[in-house]
Amino acid sequence: MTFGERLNHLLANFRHVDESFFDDLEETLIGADVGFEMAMQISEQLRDEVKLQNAKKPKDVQNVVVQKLIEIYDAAGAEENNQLTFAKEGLTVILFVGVNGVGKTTTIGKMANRFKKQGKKVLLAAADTFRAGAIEQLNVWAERDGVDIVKKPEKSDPSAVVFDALKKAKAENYDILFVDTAGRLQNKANLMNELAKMKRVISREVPEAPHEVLLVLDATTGQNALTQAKLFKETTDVTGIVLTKLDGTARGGIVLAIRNELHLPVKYVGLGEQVDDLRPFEPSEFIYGLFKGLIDV
Ligand SMILES: Nc1nc2c(ncn2[C@@H]2O[C@H](COP(=O)(O)OP(=O)(O)O)[C@@H](O)[C@H]2O)c(=O)[nH]1
Ligand SMILES: [Mg+2]
Repeated sequence: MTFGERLNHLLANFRHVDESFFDDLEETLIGADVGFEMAMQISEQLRDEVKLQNAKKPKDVQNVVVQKLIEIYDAAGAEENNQLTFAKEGLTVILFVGVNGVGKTTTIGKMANRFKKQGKKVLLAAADTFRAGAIEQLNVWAERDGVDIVKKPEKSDPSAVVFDALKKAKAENYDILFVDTAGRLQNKANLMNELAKMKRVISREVPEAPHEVLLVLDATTGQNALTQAKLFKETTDVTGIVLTKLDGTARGGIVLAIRNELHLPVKYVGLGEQVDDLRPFEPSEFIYGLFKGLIDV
């Protein structure tokens, strides 16, 4: 069931607005991945609001629930900038981070295609040097997109790949450099050191860069994605989220949890494995999509 369907089901079947209604609501919200904190916050505020508006009929309660969800979501994102940041002039550097398998390489492949179509000169850096397969995978995307790539043999220092890519990008006037990284989490200190080193190399070559550090999260992993995000937020200055595999989950509530608990803007969403399955994230469109069938907009 989708988030909207779950909510719809609950709202269509309750008899009284009592404690058990709020229990069910909390369970529904948690089950839809909005996160424990947000579920409690929503439930608290709803109790007050239902009293205040003297809402008793299912339709009234439903309206209050949806109103409140939208209000909380909007308020939590008031400061968010969900656009990608580009260099005012010259090279833009975008670093991709996230654990293995979330979709970093695929997202870079899709995004490179997108910006190339817009007339940008795009370069990829294969700085996930941990496995030969990872380098080859990015190479396949580069060929498919018709963009250039900088790579070195497996097990090379990722920062050395980044350094070479920056040199090339500056010398040959590229517009955008996308940096693919490995996301090994076995050792938090290692990961932190590796990312910090890459960032130092980048900032030395291009003072305002990286312009974005995009954390890629897999929507199908639910609360795990939030845990990963908290860890990466502690280790590096993440500037935004790419939420992948939204095509594979009905629990879109994760978007609410990300905003409410992490205060990081979702900038792009992945909706499949193909090159065109990447979209800029439209917060209001998404939230209304969640409540489709529940509200008339
Ligand atoms: N369904 C779906 N699959 C995706 C999406 N993004 C990535 N994938 C798949 O997830 C798997 C891991 O992706 P990959 O880019 O290699 O992850 P990485 O380890 O973070 O670089 C691949 O099989 C991708 O095709 C998405 O938005 N939707
Ligand atoms: Mg990869």
